[in-house]
Amino acid sequence: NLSNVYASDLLPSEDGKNLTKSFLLQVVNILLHYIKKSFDVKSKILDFHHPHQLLEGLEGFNLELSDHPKSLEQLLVDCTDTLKYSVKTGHPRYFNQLSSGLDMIGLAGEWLTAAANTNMFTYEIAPVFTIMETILLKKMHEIVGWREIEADGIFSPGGSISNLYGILVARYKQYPEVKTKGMTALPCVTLFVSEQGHYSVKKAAALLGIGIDNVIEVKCDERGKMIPDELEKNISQAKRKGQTPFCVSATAGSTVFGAFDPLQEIADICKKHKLWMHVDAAWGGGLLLSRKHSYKLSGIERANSVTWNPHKLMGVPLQCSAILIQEKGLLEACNQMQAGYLFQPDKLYNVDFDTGDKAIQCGRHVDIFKLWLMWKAKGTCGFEVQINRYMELANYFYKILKKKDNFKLVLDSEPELTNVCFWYFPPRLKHLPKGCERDQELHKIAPKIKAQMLEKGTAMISYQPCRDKVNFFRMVFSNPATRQTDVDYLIDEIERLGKD
Ligand code: ABU
Repeated sequence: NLSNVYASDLLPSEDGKNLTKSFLLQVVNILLHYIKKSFDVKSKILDFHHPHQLLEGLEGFNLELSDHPKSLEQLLVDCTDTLKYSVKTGHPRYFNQLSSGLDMIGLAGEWLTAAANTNMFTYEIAPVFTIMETILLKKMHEIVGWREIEADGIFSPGGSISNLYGILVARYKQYPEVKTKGMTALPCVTLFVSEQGHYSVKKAAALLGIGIDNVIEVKCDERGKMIPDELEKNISQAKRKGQTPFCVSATAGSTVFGAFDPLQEIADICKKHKLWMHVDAAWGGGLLLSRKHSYKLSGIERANSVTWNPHKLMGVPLQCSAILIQEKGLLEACNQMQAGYLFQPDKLYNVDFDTGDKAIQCGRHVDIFKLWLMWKAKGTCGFEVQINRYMELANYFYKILKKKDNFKLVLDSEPELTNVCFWYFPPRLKHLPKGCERDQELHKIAPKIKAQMLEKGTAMISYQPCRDKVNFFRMVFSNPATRQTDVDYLIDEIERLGKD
C-alpha cells in the first residue's frame, strides 16, 4: 500500500531501499502493460480528448499541481493515466510521423540513460558516453563515404538543429569573422534549398541573422527533386543581384514525398561555384544502411556536412540526430567559448574528448547510448533488414493503390523511400469533373477521415496540402510492428470512413 508514503520516503532517504524497489517495480509493471497494449492491434492507438478536456481534468486525472506532496499511490495512478491518454506510437497502425515504433532495446537504453542522468559536455562526467559518441560518429562517417577522412560531428536535439549546425559551420568556414563581428561584417549571403526541402533551413536562416528572404527556393521536378539547372540559374541570378551565395542544402528524403535530390549534380555545381554542400538526410539517411537502396544517396560522400536522424528510419527512440561535418576542427572553432569552469585544459586525461564545446548548447542530453545498444543488438545487417522491409511494404502499398480506382497516387512512380502520397475519392466525388469544385471537396476528405480515425483510435496517418495540390494523405513506413495486414486494414478503414 503506497497511499501513505511519499517521494521523500524513497532513496536517498534512510531505509528507503525496499520502498524504492517496490515503487519502481510497479512503474515497470505499468510500462509493461502499456507496451503490451501498444503492440496489440486490437487496442486503440489513442483515447482522444480535446485540449480543454485534459485541461479541465478527466475522471480523476488532474494535471494541476499543488503546494503539497501527493502519495506514491497517486503518482502510480498518474503514470497510468498519462499513458492512457497518450498516443501509442509503437502501435502497428501508427503511421503518422517519420519517427514511429517502439524498440525494446532502444527503450532499455533510454531507461539506462535516465538512470545515469549525466550530461554530454565532458569526458569527466560522461566517459563511456563520449567515447560511444566518437565511435558512432566514426561509423556514420564511414557509411556516408568519408572513410579516408578524419571527419567530425556531434549528436544534436533533432534534425532542425542538425541543419542549423550545417548552415552555421558553412557560414563560419567562409566568414570566420562572423563569430566576433557578427553579420554586419558580411556581405548579403544567400543559401539554396529545394522547394520541397525542410522548413528548418529557413528557420536556421532566421535564427542566424541571414534572413529567410535570403533562402532561395529552387524548383523541383514532378517527383519533388531539386532541378540542377534551376539551381545553377538561381545561383547566377543571385550573383547578378549582388548577393553572395555560400551554401546549398540538398535533401535526401524529403518529408512529404520522400524525394532524393540529385546529389552528384548538386555537388558538381557546389564545386564549380565554391559553395558548401549540406545534405539534409534526416529522413533518408537510414537508406545508406541498405545495400539495395543506398545508391539513391550517391554523391552524399561529396557533401561538406550531413544531417542524419537515427530516430527516423533506424527506429531509435526519440531523440537521436547527428550532424556530420567533413572537415575536422571547424565545429569546435565555430562554437568554442572555452568556459573555464568546464573545459579546463589541465585535466588528468586527454581533453580532446571533452567534446561539449563543439555544441551550441551547454547541457546536452545523452542520446547516444540507445543507438549504441541497438546497433550492438542488431548489427548493421539488422538495420538493413528492417529498412528493406519498410521499402517492401511501401511498394506493396503503392501497388495496391495503383489498382484501386477510388484512390489516386499523387506521384505515379514507385516509391524511392517509404513515403506513399495519395488521395481517396469517395463515390460522390468520383463522377465530378476535374476542376475547382472537385478540388474544394477533395480538400475536405483527408481531414474528415483523419478526424474520425482519431475519435475511433483505429489508425493514424498524416495529411497535408502541397503547393497546388489539395489535402492528400502521406503514408510512411518506419514502424517495425507494421505488417501487410495493417496496410490492408488502413485501406479498408479509409474506404469505410470516407464513404458518403
Ligand atoms: N521533419 C520532422 C518530421 C516530420 C514528420 O514526422 O512528419
